[in-house]
Amino acid sequence: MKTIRQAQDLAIHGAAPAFEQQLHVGRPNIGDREAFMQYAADIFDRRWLSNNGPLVQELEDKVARHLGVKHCVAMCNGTIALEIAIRALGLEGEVIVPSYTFVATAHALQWQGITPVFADIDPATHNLSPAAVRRMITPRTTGIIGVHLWGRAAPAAELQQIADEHGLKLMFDAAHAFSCTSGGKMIGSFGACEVLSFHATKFFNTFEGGAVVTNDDDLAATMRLMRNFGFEGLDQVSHPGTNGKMIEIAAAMGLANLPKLDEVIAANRRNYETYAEALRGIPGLSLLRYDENERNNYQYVVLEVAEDCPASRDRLVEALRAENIMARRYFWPGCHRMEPYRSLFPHAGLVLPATEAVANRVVVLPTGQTMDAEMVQTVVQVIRTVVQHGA
Ligand code: T4K
Repeated sequence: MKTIRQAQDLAIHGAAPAFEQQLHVGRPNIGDREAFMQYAADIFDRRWLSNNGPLVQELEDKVARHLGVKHCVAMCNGTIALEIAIRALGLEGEVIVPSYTFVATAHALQWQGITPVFADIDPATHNLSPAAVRRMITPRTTGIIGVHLWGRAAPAAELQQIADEHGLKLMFDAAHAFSCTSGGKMIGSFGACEVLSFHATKFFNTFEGGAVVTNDDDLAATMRLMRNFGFEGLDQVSHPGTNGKMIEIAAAMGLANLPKLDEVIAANRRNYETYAEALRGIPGLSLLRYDENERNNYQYVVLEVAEDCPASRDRLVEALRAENIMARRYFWPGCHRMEPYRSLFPHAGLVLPATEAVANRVVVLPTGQTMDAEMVQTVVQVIRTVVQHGA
């Protein structure tokens, strides 16, 4: 692999650097290549490529066991998994969600004619504020979707209490939180169900993929029907459904990645600690912290740029990009400022002050298996230089 310096040399000499010479947030973690190739050969030999194949079943079984949950229903991606879970739970009318999340959380509702109602976050945790959720409940509210942003748990117990008090369904978007714990318990068993994303950019990937995990037998059975057009037998359709199936080659990638989870965590954690150490003392900057008492996947290195930092967040991002470091402003500007929500709720920002403040100050930095300490130091050197020069 080319180093960042080679990429910079290219930039200096005017040639646009190739994608693989840039440092990206979201470069996929790739587990055991040889195991993957063997799985692929087996798939060809079996000529069973999709439709609840043996590798999908094996992956479901292993994910459920890893998370200590009864059922894992694998899907083609996290967004379809969200849509199916929302539908299987019977949500309708209004559902309360954070605006500070990837837009798929809101779209999965809107796509089905359900109104996402945005509640504000706690600026310290970036997760839903239970008090804000209470303020957004109306007679049309049927549910709450908490998001475990950056893999750090949403306040599940408080949200469950609110849901119980008001007769609402509670589910979680756990797209970032695979293999993370909350109070020592694996995320996956909170609420009625939790939705995982196995997208290429995630801590654990199946190229594209996702799953819903739940301890509810009936809910799992309904979702299994829904992801396969509602087919119950060869010719019998007993339920409305869609095509949400995971394919065998995706499951193969998952099975090749699963045994390597701890290696990926170790690489992410090393990078995180190198960033934390190197960034120390640069004025106006702080790294979002992970609770050392929990298991974290450290997939996101979240830098917060304070208002009094000599360089603005956007100036930092611009400068990093000029050096081929593709930092991201996740999740700017907040779902409520994206269409169709911006037009539907033009004044939503008034009740989302923490969302707006956090969305305006976060930069996510590259990490993962493709980054090493030297690369992290280079990223921080760029940041330090920009902050020293201000603007
Ligand atoms: N809920 C939450 C909270 C989520 O964060 C997501 C997805 C979902 C639900 C929905 O789950 P899925 O339906 O996606 O399974 C990316 C991912 O596409 C998306 O999965 C993820 N969240 C989101 C946080 O990040 P973009 O629009 O930023 O993708 P893009 O194409 O800009 O790629 C991100 C970076 O990754 C780039 O710097 C390039 C790099 N990259 C990407 C791919 C695909 C690679 O280096 N190699 C690759 O193969 O959304």
